[in-house]
Amino acid sequence: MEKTIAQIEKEALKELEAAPDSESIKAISARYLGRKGAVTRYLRNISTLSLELRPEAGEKANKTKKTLDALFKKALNKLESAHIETDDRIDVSLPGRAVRQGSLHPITQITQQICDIFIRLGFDVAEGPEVETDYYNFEALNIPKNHPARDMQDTFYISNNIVLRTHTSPTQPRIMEKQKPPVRIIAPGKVYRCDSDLTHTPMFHQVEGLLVDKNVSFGDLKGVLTTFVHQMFDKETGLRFRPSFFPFTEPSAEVDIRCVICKGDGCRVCSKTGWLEVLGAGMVHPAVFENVGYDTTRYTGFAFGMGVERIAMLKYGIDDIRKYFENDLRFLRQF
Ligand code: 2U9
Repeated sequence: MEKTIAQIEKEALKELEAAPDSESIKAISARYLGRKGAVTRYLRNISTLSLELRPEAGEKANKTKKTLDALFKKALNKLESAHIETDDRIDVSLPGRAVRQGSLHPITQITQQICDIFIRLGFDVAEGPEVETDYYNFEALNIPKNHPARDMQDTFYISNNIVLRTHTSPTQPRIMEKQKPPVRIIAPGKVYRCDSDLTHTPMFHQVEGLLVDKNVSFGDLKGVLTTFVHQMFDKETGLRFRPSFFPFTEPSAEVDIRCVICKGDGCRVCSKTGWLEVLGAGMVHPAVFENVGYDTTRYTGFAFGMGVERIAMLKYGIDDIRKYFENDLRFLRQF
């Protein structure tokens, strides 16, 4: 045999030391330990040695084989883990991916803006259940048994005398039963009606208000709602009160504001009238006070109600109410 096993091992180690990458280490391993590799050939040729030399030569060659095998594997492992750290598919110099900041739903934002205006005027926020009894949703509010609002077509019935509230009004008699005048409350929240088209969804949001005290007049109602409209829209916005009817108020009014789009000239949004209906209001009906045990000779009060989606549509110029509830982030991220 032309080279000693020690020489072969020395040469292999020298080559390994100079190997620049894993490919060359694999090639060196093949050249020494492969089927036709130098160490393999050496081992095969041991049979040509004299009998007394064979055991020592075999032992040394096997030791070299083990040593080289371990060293090649170790070198490959080292390169492999270094490769993961400097993997060119991961550019560690790129800026991190920031988590997008969420925001309040536009309806929540507008509800809060409405409530803030009334809170500044001295109103407290009151909340009540969305699943209501027939008594608080209709009876206490002077809505008679045969009233069309009670129809199965308009109201979601849970059972014979349990409904999904059709307005936030039941919150008010619940408070009045527990609290003597003066009362100044607003009731924001979700309400439910069997209705669905461009301007109606089966669930929508309302803010209602109630003020009860001695000597409360329709003039006070006009003053409070005018202040509200001026703060919510623009301090130049014109208002008009038209006679209307609600079972729980007498007299009752629909409140219009000058069209926020055309300023009164007439456009598609205001159906060429120059006015937009945004609120309902009136003086609390004496029958409602009697139901909660208030003395109608001492106290008067006013109440009003508005749909939050309607206010939000006018403020943001949105023409389809269903957009609020589709949960399309391209829509929601604009607010
Ligand atoms: C009590 C007494 C009276 C609340 C009122 C309206 C008029 C009204 C509508 C506006 C648009 C509902 O969302 S909407 O469809 N509301 O027109 N609401 S007066 O009157 C009350 C409430 C509670 C005890």
